[in-house]
Amino acid sequence: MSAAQTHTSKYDIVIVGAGFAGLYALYRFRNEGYRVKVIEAGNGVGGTWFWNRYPGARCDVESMQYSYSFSDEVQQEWSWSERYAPQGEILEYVNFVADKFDLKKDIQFNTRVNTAVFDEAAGLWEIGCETGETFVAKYCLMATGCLSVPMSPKLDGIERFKGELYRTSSWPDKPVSFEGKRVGLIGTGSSGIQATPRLAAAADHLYVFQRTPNYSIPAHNHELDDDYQHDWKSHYPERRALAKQTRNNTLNAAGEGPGEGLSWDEREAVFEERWQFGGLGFMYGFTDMTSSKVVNDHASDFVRRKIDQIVKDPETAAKLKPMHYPIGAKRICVDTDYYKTFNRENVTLLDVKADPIETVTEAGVKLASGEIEVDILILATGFDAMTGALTRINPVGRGGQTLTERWEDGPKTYLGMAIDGFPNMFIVTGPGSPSVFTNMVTSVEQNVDWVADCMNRLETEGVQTIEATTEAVDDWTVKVGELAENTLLTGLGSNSWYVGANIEGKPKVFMAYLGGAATYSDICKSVADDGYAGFRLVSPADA
Ligand code: N01
Repeated sequence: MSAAQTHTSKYDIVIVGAGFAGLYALYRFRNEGYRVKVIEAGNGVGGTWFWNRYPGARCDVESMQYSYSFSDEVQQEWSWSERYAPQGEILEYVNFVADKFDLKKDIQFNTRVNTAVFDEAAGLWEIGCETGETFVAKYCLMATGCLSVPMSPKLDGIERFKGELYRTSSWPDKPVSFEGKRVGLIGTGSSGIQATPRLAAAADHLYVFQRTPNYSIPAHNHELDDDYQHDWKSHYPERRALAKQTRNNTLNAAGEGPGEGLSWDEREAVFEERWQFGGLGFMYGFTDMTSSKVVNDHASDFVRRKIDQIVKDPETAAKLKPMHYPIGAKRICVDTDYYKTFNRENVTLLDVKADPIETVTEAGVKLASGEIEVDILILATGFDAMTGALTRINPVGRGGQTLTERWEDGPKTYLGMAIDGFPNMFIVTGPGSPSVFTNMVTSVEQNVDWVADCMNRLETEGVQTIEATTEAVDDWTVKVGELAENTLLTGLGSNSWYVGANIEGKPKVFMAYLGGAATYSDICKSVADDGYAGFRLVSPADA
Protein backbone atom coordinates (compact mmCIF):
# COMPACT_ATOMS: atom_id res chain seq x y z
CA MET A 1 0.00 0.00 0.00
CA SER A 2 1.41 3.39 -0.97
CA ALA A 3 1.93 6.24 1.47
CA ALA A 4 -0.88 8.16 -0.21
CA GLN A 5 -3.25 5.24 0.35
CA THR A 6 -2.66 5.08 4.09
CA HIS A 7 -2.89 8.82 4.48
CA THR A 8 -5.16 10.22 7.19
CA SER A 9 -6.60 13.72 6.71
CA LYS A 10 -8.46 15.84 9.23
CA TYR A 11 -11.44 18.05 8.48
CA ASP A 12 -14.33 19.70 10.27
CA ILE A 13 -16.82 17.85 8.11
CA VAL A 14 -16.62 14.89 5.80
CA ILE A 15 -19.47 14.57 3.32
CA VAL A 16 -20.12 11.23 1.69
CA GLY A 17 -21.46 11.63 -1.85
CA ALA A 18 -21.28 14.36 -4.51
CA GLY A 19 -24.84 14.34 -5.80
CA PHE A 20 -27.23 17.26 -5.40
CA ALA A 21 -27.01 16.96 -1.60
CA GLY A 22 -23.24 16.66 -1.27
CA LEU A 23 -22.61 19.53 -3.65
CA TYR A 24 -24.92 21.93 -1.90
CA ALA A 25 -23.58 20.87 1.51
CA LEU A 26 -20.03 21.52 0.33
CA TYR A 27 -21.01 24.95 -0.96
CA ARG A 28 -22.87 25.89 2.22
CA PHE A 29 -20.38 24.52 4.78
CA ARG A 30 -17.36 25.90 2.96
CA ASN A 31 -18.99 29.32 2.84
CA GLU A 32 -19.45 29.08 6.60
CA GLY A 33 -15.70 28.67 6.93
CA TYR A 34 -15.50 24.95 7.72
CA ARG A 35 -12.80 22.66 6.37
CA VAL A 36 -14.82 20.26 4.25
CA LYS A 37 -14.03 17.18 2.18
CA VAL A 38 -16.46 15.35 -0.08
CA ILE A 39 -15.76 11.74 -0.92
CA GLU A 40 -17.38 10.34 -4.04
CA ALA A 41 -17.25 6.84 -5.54
CA GLY A 42 -17.80 7.99 -9.13
CA ASN A 43 -15.40 9.94 -11.27
CA GLY A 44 -17.76 12.90 -11.53
CA VAL A 45 -20.46 14.83 -9.69
CA GLY A 46 -24.19 14.21 -10.00
CA GLY A 47 -24.95 11.11 -7.92
CA THR A 48 -28.02 9.40 -9.35
CA TRP A 49 -27.72 11.49 -12.54
CA PHE A 50 -24.10 10.39 -12.93
CA TRP A 51 -24.90 6.66 -12.84
CA ASN A 52 -28.34 6.39 -14.45
CA ARG A 53 -27.44 7.18 -18.05
CA TYR A 54 -29.78 4.67 -19.67
CA PRO A 55 -31.65 5.63 -22.84
CA GLY A 56 -34.71 7.69 -21.97
CA ALA A 57 -33.57 8.67 -18.45
CA ARG A 58 -35.12 11.95 -17.45
CA CYS A 59 -36.54 13.63 -14.40
CA ASP A 60 -40.22 13.40 -13.49
CA VAL A 61 -40.24 16.78 -11.72
CA GLU A 62 -40.42 19.80 -14.01
CA SER A 63 -37.05 21.36 -14.87
CA MET A 64 -37.87 24.86 -13.68
CA GLN A 65 -38.46 23.39 -10.23
CA TYR A 66 -35.97 20.50 -10.12
CA SER A 67 -33.04 22.84 -9.65
CA TYR A 68 -31.20 24.62 -6.84
CA SER A 69 -32.76 27.72 -5.34
CA PHE A 70 -29.80 28.79 -3.21
CA SER A 71 -28.20 30.95 -5.89
CA ASP A 72 -30.23 33.39 -7.92
CA GLU A 73 -27.27 33.73 -10.26
CA VAL A 74 -27.52 30.04 -11.09
CA GLN A 75 -31.29 30.30 -11.51
CA GLN A 76 -30.88 33.19 -13.92
CA GLU A 77 -27.89 31.90 -15.88
CA TRP A 78 -28.99 28.34 -16.51
CA SER A 79 -31.52 27.50 -19.23
CA TRP A 80 -33.47 24.27 -19.43
CA SER A 81 -34.42 22.94 -22.83
CA GLU A 82 -37.43 20.77 -21.96
CA ARG A 83 -40.32 20.57 -19.52
CA TYR A 84 -38.70 17.45 -18.03
CA ALA A 85 -34.93 17.53 -18.25
CA PRO A 86 -33.09 14.57 -19.76
CA GLN A 87 -30.37 12.94 -17.65
CA GLY A 88 -27.53 14.42 -19.74
CA GLU A 89 -28.78 17.97 -19.23
CA ILE A 90 -29.12 17.51 -15.47
CA LEU A 91 -25.56 16.20 -15.40
CA GLU A 92 -24.42 19.30 -17.34
CA TYR A 93 -26.32 21.45 -14.85
CA VAL A 94 -24.68 19.95 -11.75
CA ASN A 95 -21.29 20.31 -13.42
CA PHE A 96 -22.10 23.92 -14.23
CA VAL A 97 -22.93 24.56 -10.56
CA ALA A 98 -19.85 22.67 -9.34
CA ASP A 99 -17.58 24.61 -11.71
CA LYS A 100 -19.18 27.97 -11.02
CA PHE A 101 -18.42 27.65 -7.30
CA ASP A 102 -15.16 25.76 -7.79
CA LEU A 103 -16.50 22.83 -5.77
CA LYS A 104 -14.54 20.01 -7.41
CA LYS A 105 -11.27 20.99 -5.73
CA ASP A 106 -12.71 19.74 -2.43
CA ILE A 107 -14.11 16.50 -3.79
CA GLN A 108 -12.10 13.31 -3.88
CA PHE A 109 -13.46 11.22 -6.76
CA ASN A 110 -13.05 7.49 -7.46
CA THR A 111 -13.10 6.82 -3.74
CA ARG A 112 -15.74 4.63 -2.14
CA VAL A 113 -16.36 5.02 1.58
CA ASN A 114 -16.69 1.62 3.21
CA THR A 115 -16.46 2.33 6.94
CA ALA A 116 -17.40 5.09 9.38
CA VAL A 117 -16.43 4.68 13.01
CA PHE A 118 -17.09 7.12 15.84
CA ASP A 119 -14.08 7.48 18.13
CA GLU A 120 -15.80 8.25 21.42
CA ALA A 121 -12.67 9.34 23.27
CA ALA A 122 -11.67 11.84 20.60
CA GLY A 123 -15.24 12.78 19.63
CA LEU A 124 -14.36 12.29 15.96
CA TRP A 125 -15.62 10.28 12.99
CA GLU A 126 -13.11 8.14 11.14
CA ILE A 127 -14.27 7.64 7.57
CA GLY A 128 -12.49 4.74 5.86
CA CYS A 129 -12.30 4.22 2.11
CA GLU A 130 -11.68 1.28 -0.18
CA THR A 131 -8.47 3.03 -1.24
CA GLY A 132 -7.14 2.57 2.29
CA GLU A 133 -7.36 6.27 3.09
CA THR A 134 -8.98 7.54 6.28
CA PHE A 135 -10.61 10.92 6.73
CA VAL A 136 -11.16 12.19 10.25
CA ALA A 137 -13.73 14.86 11.07
CA LYS A 138 -15.86 16.16 13.88
CA TYR A 139 -18.99 15.83 11.76
CA CYS A 140 -20.00 13.25 9.18
CA LEU A 141 -22.71 14.08 6.67
CA MET A 142 -24.20 11.17 4.75
CA ALA A 143 -25.31 12.61 1.40
CA THR A 144 -25.56 9.11 0.02
CA GLY A 145 -28.93 9.33 -1.78
CA CYS A 146 -32.19 7.42 -1.50
CA LEU A 147 -31.86 5.37 -4.67
CA SER A 148 -28.15 4.84 -5.13
CA VAL A 149 -27.47 1.18 -4.43
CA PRO A 150 -28.67 -1.16 -7.20
CA MET A 151 -30.41 -4.25 -5.91
CA SER A 152 -29.09 -7.58 -7.14
CA PRO A 153 -32.04 -9.47 -8.56
CA LYS A 154 -32.24 -13.20 -8.02
CA LEU A 155 -31.75 -14.34 -11.58
CA ASP A 156 -30.37 -17.82 -11.74
CA GLY A 157 -27.63 -18.26 -14.36
CA ILE A 158 -27.06 -14.54 -14.99
CA GLU A 159 -23.29 -15.06 -14.97
CA ARG A 160 -23.64 -17.50 -17.90
CA PHE A 161 -25.08 -14.91 -20.30
CA LYS A 162 -22.70 -14.46 -23.25
CA GLY A 163 -24.31 -11.33 -24.74
CA GLU A 164 -24.02 -7.73 -23.56
CA LEU A 165 -25.37 -7.21 -20.03
CA TYR A 166 -26.27 -3.74 -18.72
CA ARG A 167 -27.96 -2.24 -15.70
CA THR A 168 -29.94 0.98 -16.06
CA SER A 169 -28.54 2.10 -12.69
CA SER A 170 -24.89 1.94 -13.81
CA TRP A 171 -25.15 2.50 -17.52
CA PRO A 172 -21.80 2.74 -19.37
CA ASP A 173 -20.45 6.15 -20.25
CA LYS A 174 -20.21 5.20 -23.93
CA PRO A 175 -22.77 4.74 -26.69
CA VAL A 176 -24.46 1.35 -26.77
CA SER A 177 -25.67 0.26 -30.20
CA PHE A 178 -28.97 -1.60 -30.40
CA GLU A 179 -29.11 -1.68 -34.17
CA GLY A 180 -30.06 -5.07 -35.52
CA LYS A 181 -30.04 -6.52 -32.00
CA ARG A 182 -32.58 -8.45 -29.96
CA VAL A 183 -32.86 -6.73 -26.62
CA GLY A 184 -34.33 -8.10 -23.38
CA LEU A 185 -35.40 -5.67 -20.64
CA ILE A 186 -36.16 -6.99 -17.16
CA GLY A 187 -38.15 -4.63 -14.93
CA THR A 188 -40.99 -2.19 -15.49
CA GLY A 189 -40.52 0.47 -12.82
CA SER A 190 -39.71 4.08 -13.77
CA SER A 191 -36.37 3.10 -15.33
CA GLY A 192 -37.76 0.28 -17.47
CA ILE A 193 -40.79 2.34 -18.49
CA GLN A 194 -38.63 5.27 -19.58
CA ALA A 195 -36.21 3.03 -21.47
CA THR A 196 -38.82 0.91 -23.31
CA PRO A 197 -39.84 3.36 -26.10
CA ARG A 198 -36.23 4.30 -26.80
CA LEU A 199 -35.05 0.71 -26.93
CA ALA A 200 -37.97 -0.29 -29.13
CA ALA A 201 -37.12 2.46 -31.60
CA ALA A 202 -33.46 1.45 -31.77
CA ALA A 203 -33.48 -2.35 -31.55
CA ASP A 204 -34.41 -5.06 -34.00
CA HIS A 205 -36.72 -6.54 -31.38
CA LEU A 206 -37.46 -5.67 -27.77
CA TYR A 207 -38.69 -8.22 -25.22
CA VAL A 208 -40.04 -6.61 -22.05
CA PHE A 209 -40.04 -9.00 -19.09
CA GLN A 210 -42.71 -7.65 -16.75
CA ARG A 211 -43.37 -9.09 -13.30
CA THR A 212 -45.70 -6.39 -11.98
CA PRO A 213 -47.36 -3.81 -14.25
CA ASN A 214 -47.06 -0.21 -13.14
CA TYR A 215 -49.33 2.81 -13.36
CA SER A 216 -47.80 5.32 -15.74
CA ILE A 217 -48.96 8.82 -16.61
CA PRO A 218 -47.93 10.60 -19.84
CA ALA A 219 -45.25 13.27 -19.40
CA HIS A 220 -46.43 15.38 -22.32
CA ASN A 221 -42.87 16.55 -22.40
CA HIS A 222 -42.06 19.45 -24.72
CA GLU A 223 -39.43 22.06 -25.40
CA LEU A 224 -39.49 25.10 -23.14
CA ASP A 225 -39.84 28.42 -24.88
CA ASP A 226 -37.99 31.53 -23.83
CA ASP A 227 -41.09 33.37 -22.64
CA TYR A 228 -42.01 30.56 -20.26
CA GLN A 229 -38.49 30.45 -18.83
CA HIS A 230 -38.35 34.21 -18.56
CA ASP A 231 -41.63 34.21 -16.66
CA TRP A 232 -40.25 31.65 -14.18
CA LYS A 233 -36.98 33.47 -13.81
CA SER A 234 -38.67 36.74 -13.02
CA HIS A 235 -40.86 35.10 -10.36
CA TYR A 236 -38.47 32.60 -8.82
CA PRO A 237 -38.34 33.95 -5.24
CA GLU A 238 -42.11 33.93 -4.71
CA ARG A 239 -42.64 30.64 -6.56
CA ARG A 240 -39.91 28.86 -4.61
CA ALA A 241 -41.41 30.21 -1.38
CA LEU A 242 -44.88 28.99 -2.38
CA ALA A 243 -43.54 25.58 -3.36
CA LYS A 244 -42.05 25.19 0.11
CA GLN A 245 -45.52 25.58 1.59
CA THR A 246 -46.81 22.50 -0.22
CA ARG A 247 -46.76 18.82 0.70
CA ASN A 248 -44.06 17.99 -1.83
CA ASN A 249 -42.09 21.19 -2.35
CA THR A 250 -43.56 21.54 -5.82
CA LEU A 251 -46.03 23.88 -7.46
CA ASN A 252 -48.22 21.37 -9.18
CA ALA A 253 -51.70 22.83 -8.90
CA ALA A 254 -52.60 20.49 -6.06
CA GLY A 255 -56.31 19.83 -5.69
CA GLU A 256 -57.59 21.48 -2.55
CA GLY A 257 -60.28 19.10 -1.47
CA PRO A 258 -61.16 15.44 -1.16
CA GLY A 259 -62.63 13.53 -4.06
CA GLU A 260 -64.76 11.20 -2.00
CA GLY A 261 -67.79 13.50 -1.74
CA LEU A 262 -67.85 14.26 -5.46
CA SER A 263 -69.81 12.47 -8.13
CA TRP A 264 -68.10 9.96 -10.44
CA ASP A 265 -68.37 12.43 -13.33
CA GLU A 266 -66.78 15.24 -11.33
CA ARG A 267 -63.82 13.07 -10.37
CA GLU A 268 -63.51 11.70 -13.87
CA ALA A 269 -63.22 15.25 -15.24
CA VAL A 270 -60.37 16.02 -12.84
CA PHE A 271 -58.51 12.83 -13.77
CA GLU A 272 -58.95 13.56 -17.47
CA GLU A 273 -57.68 17.11 -17.08
CA ARG A 274 -54.65 15.89 -15.16
CA TRP A 275 -53.96 13.07 -17.62
CA GLN A 276 -54.00 15.64 -20.43
CA PHE A 277 -51.66 17.95 -18.48
CA GLY A 278 -49.34 15.03 -17.71
CA GLY A 279 -46.90 14.18 -14.97
CA LEU A 280 -46.93 13.36 -11.27
CA GLY A 281 -49.63 16.00 -10.69
CA PHE A 282 -52.12 13.24 -11.56
CA MET A 283 -51.65 12.03 -7.98
CA TYR A 284 -52.45 15.43 -6.47
CA GLY A 285 -55.91 15.85 -8.00
CA PHE A 286 -57.55 15.26 -4.64
CA THR A 287 -56.27 15.40 -1.10
CA ASP A 288 -57.55 11.86 -0.45
CA MET A 289 -55.98 10.15 -3.48
CA THR A 290 -53.98 7.77 -1.30
CA SER A 291 -56.31 7.60 1.68
CA SER A 292 -59.78 7.09 0.18
CA LYS A 293 -60.34 3.68 -1.38
CA VAL A 294 -63.22 5.08 -3.45
CA VAL A 295 -61.08 7.84 -4.96
CA ASN A 296 -58.05 5.63 -5.40
CA ASP A 297 -60.10 2.86 -7.04
CA HIS A 298 -61.53 5.41 -9.44
CA ALA A 299 -58.07 6.79 -10.34
CA SER A 300 -56.66 3.26 -10.79
CA ASP A 301 -59.58 2.31 -13.01
CA PHE A 302 -59.14 5.54 -15.00
CA VAL A 303 -55.55 4.58 -15.89
CA ARG A 304 -56.60 1.03 -16.77
CA ARG A 305 -59.23 2.41 -19.16
CA LYS A 306 -56.57 4.63 -20.77
CA ILE A 307 -54.39 1.55 -21.30
CA ASP A 308 -57.31 -0.17 -23.02
CA GLN A 309 -57.74 2.83 -25.30
CA ILE A 310 -54.05 3.08 -26.22
CA VAL A 311 -52.99 -0.55 -26.57
CA LYS A 312 -54.54 -2.23 -29.61
CA ASP A 313 -54.09 -5.88 -28.70
CA PRO A 314 -56.53 -6.67 -25.84
CA GLU A 315 -54.33 -9.44 -24.44
CA THR A 316 -51.32 -7.12 -24.21
CA ALA A 317 -53.50 -4.38 -22.71
CA ALA A 318 -54.75 -6.84 -20.09
CA LYS A 319 -51.18 -7.73 -19.12
CA LEU A 320 -50.21 -4.05 -18.83
CA LYS A 321 -53.05 -3.17 -16.47
CA PRO A 322 -52.13 -3.07 -12.78
CA MET A 323 -54.99 -4.87 -11.05
CA HIS A 324 -53.94 -5.85 -7.57
CA TYR A 325 -52.68 -2.74 -5.84
CA PRO A 326 -53.77 0.89 -5.46
CA ILE A 327 -52.32 3.59 -7.67
CA GLY A 328 -49.49 5.26 -5.75
CA ALA A 329 -48.63 2.21 -3.63
CA LYS A 330 -45.68 1.78 -5.95
CA ARG A 331 -44.21 5.06 -7.11
CA ILE A 332 -46.12 6.00 -10.25
CA CYS A 333 -44.18 6.46 -13.46
CA VAL A 334 -44.16 9.29 -15.95
CA ASP A 335 -43.57 8.25 -19.53
CA THR A 336 -43.35 9.24 -23.14
CA ASP A 337 -45.26 6.78 -25.36
CA TYR A 338 -44.80 3.79 -23.04
CA TYR A 339 -48.14 2.07 -23.58
CA LYS A 340 -48.18 3.00 -27.29
CA THR A 341 -44.84 1.24 -27.75
CA PHE A 342 -46.59 -2.11 -27.28
CA ASN A 343 -48.46 -1.52 -30.56
CA ARG A 344 -45.15 -1.89 -32.42
CA GLU A 345 -44.51 -5.09 -34.32
CA ASN A 346 -41.01 -5.36 -32.87
CA VAL A 347 -42.06 -5.31 -29.19
CA THR A 348 -43.18 -8.32 -27.15
CA LEU A 349 -44.47 -8.09 -23.59
CA LEU A 350 -43.80 -11.16 -21.47
CA ASP A 351 -45.67 -11.62 -18.22
CA VAL A 352 -43.08 -13.31 -16.03
CA LYS A 353 -45.45 -13.67 -13.13
CA ALA A 354 -47.62 -16.02 -15.18
CA ASP A 355 -44.68 -17.48 -17.09
CA PRO A 356 -41.73 -17.18 -14.69
CA ILE A 357 -38.10 -16.71 -15.54
CA GLU A 358 -36.48 -20.09 -14.80
CA THR A 359 -32.92 -19.17 -15.62
CA VAL A 360 -30.73 -16.91 -17.68
CA THR A 361 -28.91 -18.94 -20.31
CA GLU A 362 -25.85 -18.25 -22.47
CA ALA A 363 -28.17 -17.01 -25.20
CA GLY A 364 -31.00 -15.33 -23.36
CA VAL A 365 -33.75 -15.88 -20.81
CA LYS A 366 -35.49 -19.20 -20.25
CA LEU A 367 -39.10 -18.86 -19.20
CA ALA A 368 -41.29 -21.76 -18.13
CA SER A 369 -42.74 -21.69 -21.67
CA GLY A 370 -39.40 -21.66 -23.49
CA GLU A 371 -36.25 -19.68 -24.21
CA ILE A 372 -36.15 -16.10 -25.51
CA GLU A 373 -32.82 -15.45 -27.21
CA VAL A 374 -31.40 -11.94 -26.91
CA ASP A 375 -28.15 -10.20 -27.83
CA ILE A 376 -28.44 -7.59 -25.09
CA LEU A 377 -29.96 -8.04 -21.63
CA ILE A 378 -30.81 -4.97 -19.54
CA LEU A 379 -31.62 -5.08 -15.84
CA ALA A 380 -33.94 -2.27 -14.73
CA THR A 381 -34.54 -4.04 -11.45
CA GLY A 382 -34.33 -1.18 -8.97
CA PHE A 383 -32.49 -0.26 -5.79
CA ASP A 384 -31.96 -1.08 -2.15
CA ALA A 385 -33.81 2.15 -1.50
CA MET A 386 -33.54 4.66 1.34
CA THR A 387 -31.25 2.63 3.60
CA GLY A 388 -28.98 0.65 1.23
CA ALA A 389 -26.16 3.17 0.95
CA LEU A 390 -26.06 3.68 4.72
CA THR A 391 -26.24 0.03 5.76
CA ARG A 392 -23.48 -0.86 3.31
CA ILE A 393 -21.15 1.57 5.07
CA ASN A 394 -22.70 0.37 8.34
CA PRO A 395 -21.41 3.16 10.61
CA VAL A 396 -20.25 2.16 14.06
CA GLY A 397 -21.48 4.52 16.74
CA ARG A 398 -21.27 4.89 20.47
CA GLY A 399 -20.34 1.72 22.37
CA GLY A 400 -19.45 -0.09 19.16
CA GLN A 401 -23.08 -0.35 18.07
CA THR A 402 -23.50 -0.72 14.31
CA LEU A 403 -26.22 0.89 12.26
CA THR A 404 -27.53 -2.48 11.09
CA GLU A 405 -27.92 -3.49 14.74
CA ARG A 406 -29.80 -0.30 15.57
CA TRP A 407 -31.94 -0.74 12.44
CA GLU A 408 -32.55 -4.45 12.88
CA ASP A 409 -36.33 -3.88 12.82
CA GLY A 410 -36.22 -1.17 10.16
CA PRO A 411 -34.77 2.33 9.91
CA LYS A 412 -35.22 4.55 12.96
CA THR A 413 -34.25 8.21 12.82
CA TYR A 414 -35.13 11.54 14.31
CA LEU A 415 -36.44 13.82 11.53
CA GLY A 416 -34.79 11.53 8.97
CA MET A 417 -31.51 13.26 9.78
CA ALA A 418 -30.13 11.83 13.03
CA ILE A 419 -29.84 8.53 14.87
CA ASP A 420 -29.39 7.88 18.58
CA GLY A 421 -25.97 6.40 19.33
CA PHE A 422 -24.43 8.12 16.29
CA PRO A 423 -23.35 11.55 17.55
CA ASN A 424 -22.42 14.30 15.08
CA MET A 425 -23.61 12.20 12.15
CA PHE A 426 -26.36 13.62 9.95
CA ILE A 427 -28.16 12.09 6.98
CA VAL A 428 -29.54 14.20 4.15
CA THR A 429 -33.10 13.16 3.21
CA GLY A 430 -32.77 9.94 5.15
CA PRO A 431 -35.51 7.45 6.02
CA GLY A 432 -38.12 9.20 8.14
CA SER A 433 -37.97 12.40 6.08
CA PRO A 434 -40.40 13.27 3.24
CA SER A 435 -37.58 12.74 0.69
CA VAL A 436 -38.83 10.67 -2.26
CA PHE A 437 -42.35 12.11 -1.92
CA THR A 438 -41.05 15.59 -2.68
CA ASN A 439 -38.96 17.61 -5.08
CA MET A 440 -35.66 16.21 -3.84
CA VAL A 441 -33.56 19.27 -4.65
CA THR A 442 -35.63 21.48 -2.38
CA SER A 443 -35.67 18.85 0.36
CA VAL A 444 -31.91 18.54 0.11
CA GLU A 445 -31.50 22.30 0.54
CA GLN A 446 -33.85 22.33 3.53
CA ASN A 447 -31.97 19.49 5.28
CA VAL A 448 -28.52 20.89 4.55
CA ASP A 449 -29.52 24.37 5.73
CA TRP A 450 -30.93 22.91 8.93
CA VAL A 451 -27.72 20.96 9.60
CA ALA A 452 -25.54 23.97 8.77
CA ASP A 453 -27.51 26.24 11.12
CA CYS A 454 -27.30 23.56 13.79
CA MET A 455 -23.53 23.19 13.42
CA ASN A 456 -23.03 26.95 13.53
CA ARG A 457 -24.89 27.09 16.80
CA LEU A 458 -22.96 24.14 18.26
CA GLU A 459 -19.66 25.69 17.28
CA THR A 460 -20.61 29.10 18.68
CA GLU A 461 -21.65 27.51 21.96
CA GLY A 462 -18.66 25.18 22.14
CA VAL A 463 -20.74 22.01 21.99
CA GLN A 464 -18.71 18.85 21.43
CA THR A 465 -21.40 16.38 20.41
CA ILE A 466 -25.02 16.43 19.37
CA GLU A 467 -26.97 13.21 19.45
CA ALA A 468 -30.66 12.38 19.01
CA THR A 469 -32.18 10.83 22.13
CA THR A 470 -33.60 7.33 21.88
CA GLU A 471 -36.97 8.68 22.98
CA ALA A 472 -37.02 11.26 20.16
CA VAL A 473 -36.00 8.64 17.60
CA ASP A 474 -38.60 6.15 18.79
CA ASP A 475 -41.38 8.77 18.91
CA TRP A 476 -40.54 10.03 15.42
CA THR A 477 -40.43 6.50 14.04
CA VAL A 478 -43.86 5.77 15.51
CA LYS A 479 -45.18 8.99 13.97
CA VAL A 480 -43.77 8.06 10.53
CA GLY A 481 -45.36 4.62 10.79
CA GLU A 482 -48.74 5.98 11.89
CA LEU A 483 -48.89 8.44 9.01
CA ALA A 484 -48.26 5.61 6.56
CA GLU A 485 -50.79 3.32 8.23
CA ASN A 486 -53.49 5.90 7.54
CA THR A 487 -52.95 5.56 3.79
CA LEU A 488 -53.37 2.89 1.15
CA LEU A 489 -49.59 2.77 0.65
CA THR A 490 -49.05 -0.03 3.12
CA GLY A 491 -50.87 -3.34 3.48
CA LEU A 492 -52.38 -4.36 0.16
CA GLY A 493 -49.96 -2.30 -1.88
CA SER A 494 -46.90 -2.86 0.24
CA ASN A 495 -44.97 -4.82 -2.38
CA SER A 496 -42.77 -1.83 -3.19
CA TRP A 497 -39.36 -0.36 -2.47
CA TYR A 498 -41.14 2.18 -0.22
CA VAL A 499 -41.35 -0.65 2.33
CA GLY A 500 -38.22 -2.55 1.31
CA ALA A 501 -40.30 -5.36 -0.21
CA ASN A 502 -37.94 -5.69 -3.18
CA ILE A 503 -35.00 -6.74 -1.00
CA GLU A 504 -34.98 -10.18 0.55
CA GLY A 505 -34.66 -10.04 4.32
CA LYS A 506 -35.18 -6.28 4.57
CA PRO A 507 -37.60 -5.32 7.36
CA LYS A 508 -40.98 -4.36 5.85
CA VAL A 509 -41.33 -0.82 7.16
CA PHE A 510 -42.69 2.21 5.32
CA MET A 511 -39.64 4.48 5.14
CA ALA A 512 -40.80 8.01 4.30
CA TYR A 513 -42.54 10.70 6.35
CA LEU A 514 -45.96 11.31 4.79
CA GLY A 515 -46.94 14.40 6.79
CA GLY A 516 -45.89 16.66 3.93
CA ALA A 517 -42.78 18.72 3.24
CA ALA A 518 -44.14 21.98 4.63
CA THR A 519 -45.21 20.43 7.95
CA TYR A 520 -41.91 18.58 8.18
CA SER A 521 -39.97 21.76 7.60
CA ASP A 522 -42.00 23.54 10.32
CA ILE A 523 -41.25 20.70 12.75
CA CYS A 524 -37.52 20.89 11.97
CA LYS A 525 -37.62 24.63 12.59
CA SER A 526 -39.40 24.32 15.92
CA VAL A 527 -36.95 21.64 17.05
CA ALA A 528 -34.13 24.11 16.39
CA ASP A 529 -36.02 27.01 17.97
CA ASP A 530 -36.54 24.89 21.09
CA GLY A 531 -32.78 24.54 21.50
CA TYR A 532 -32.65 21.27 19.53
CA ALA A 533 -35.37 19.50 21.45
CA GLY A 534 -34.97 15.75 21.22
CA PHE A 535 -31.18 16.04 20.97
CA ARG A 536 -28.59 15.72 23.71
CA LEU A 537 -25.90 18.40 23.42
CA VAL A 538 -22.67 17.73 25.26
CA SER A 539 -20.01 20.36 25.94
CA PRO A 540 -16.48 19.56 27.19
CA ALA A 541 -17.50 20.82 30.64
CA ASP A 542 -20.36 18.26 30.82
CA ALA A 543 -18.20 15.35 29.70
O1 N01 B 1 -36.86 0.38 -9.97
P1 N01 B 1 -38.24 -0.22 -9.41
P2 N01 B 1 -36.61 1.60 -10.96
N1 N01 B 1 -37.48 -10.65 -12.14
O2 N01 B 1 -37.90 -0.87 -8.11
C1 N01 B 1 -38.63 -5.74 -11.46
C2 N01 B 1 -36.71 6.53 -9.21
N2 N01 B 1 -36.56 6.80 -10.63
O3 N01 B 1 -35.16 1.74 -11.16
O4 N01 B 1 -42.46 -4.82 -9.20
C3 N01 B 1 -38.30 -9.85 -12.81
O5 N01 B 1 -39.32 0.76 -9.42
C4 N01 B 1 -39.66 -5.24 -10.49
O6 N01 B 1 -40.78 -6.10 -10.47
P3 N01 B 1 -41.75 -6.13 -9.17
C5 N01 B 1 -38.18 6.47 -8.87
O7 N01 B 1 -38.38 6.94 -7.57
C6 N01 B 1 -37.01 7.99 -11.07
O8 N01 B 1 -37.45 1.48 -12.19
O9 N01 B 1 -40.85 -6.24 -7.97
N3 N01 B 1 -38.52 -8.56 -12.52
C7 N01 B 1 -39.94 -3.85 -11.07
O10 N01 B 1 -40.79 -3.93 -12.18
C8 N01 B 1 -38.44 5.00 -8.98
O11 N01 B 1 -39.59 4.54 -8.31
C9 N01 B 1 -36.96 8.28 -12.40
O12 N01 B 1 -42.59 -7.32 -9.36
C10 N01 B 1 -37.84 -8.07 -11.48
C11 N01 B 1 -38.56 -3.43 -11.56
O13 N01 B 1 -37.78 -4.62 -11.68
C12 N01 B 1 -37.16 4.44 -8.41
O14 N01 B 1 -36.15 5.28 -8.90
C13 N01 B 1 -36.45 7.36 -13.29
C14 N01 B 1 -36.94 -8.84 -10.73
C15 N01 B 1 -37.87 -2.50 -10.58
O15 N01 B 1 -38.60 -1.31 -10.49
C16 N01 B 1 -36.85 3.03 -8.80
O16 N01 B 1 -37.16 2.84 -10.18
C17 N01 B 1 -35.99 6.15 -12.81
C18 N01 B 1 -36.77 -10.19 -11.09
N4 N01 B 1 -35.94 -11.00 -10.42
C19 N01 B 1 -36.05 5.89 -11.48
N5 N01 B 1 -36.41 -8.06 -9.77
C20 N01 B 1 -37.48 9.57 -12.84
O17 N01 B 1 -37.15 10.63 -12.38
C21 N01 B 1 -36.97 -6.83 -9.91
N6 N01 B 1 -37.83 -6.85 -10.95
C22 N01 B 1 -38.51 9.53 -13.85
